[in-house]
Amino acid sequence: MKFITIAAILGLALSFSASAHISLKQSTPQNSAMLMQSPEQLTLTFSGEVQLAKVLLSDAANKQVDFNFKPSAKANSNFSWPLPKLEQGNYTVKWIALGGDGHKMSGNFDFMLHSSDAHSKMKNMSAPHKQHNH
Ligand SMILES: [Cu+2]
Repeated sequence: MKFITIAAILGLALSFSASAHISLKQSTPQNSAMLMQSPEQLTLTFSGEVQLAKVLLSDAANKQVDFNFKPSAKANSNFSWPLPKLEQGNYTVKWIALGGDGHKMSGNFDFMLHSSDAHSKMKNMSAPHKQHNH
C-alpha cells in the first residue's frame, strides 16, 4: 500500500515535469553562434517531443528567410531543414511549439554570419564577439 502510493506520487511527478519542462536543448547554429560560412542546415533539438507550429528565420532587417518550413503533423524531438545560402549579417530564429499536453511554448535565438575577411579586419570586438572568446 505504502509502495503503491509512493510509486503513484513519483509517477505523477515525473510525468508532470516531463510535460512542463520541455525546452529547446540544442540548435544548429547554436545560440549566439558566430559563423564564417553560411550554415547548411537549421536544426532544433528539444528535450521532449513537440509539434512545431512555427519556425521563423529572419535577418537583422526582420526580413524572413524562406526555408520551406511546414508545421509538424507528428510530434518529434529533432527537426532539421536545409538552408539556402545566407548573406553576412545577424539572424534570429523564433520558434513556437506545442508539447504533448498541448502546452504552448516559444523561444528564440540568434546567430551571426560574417566572412573571415571581415573578421580579421575587426579592431573593436563588439559585445556578441566577446561572448565567443575570440
Ligand atoms: Cu567573430
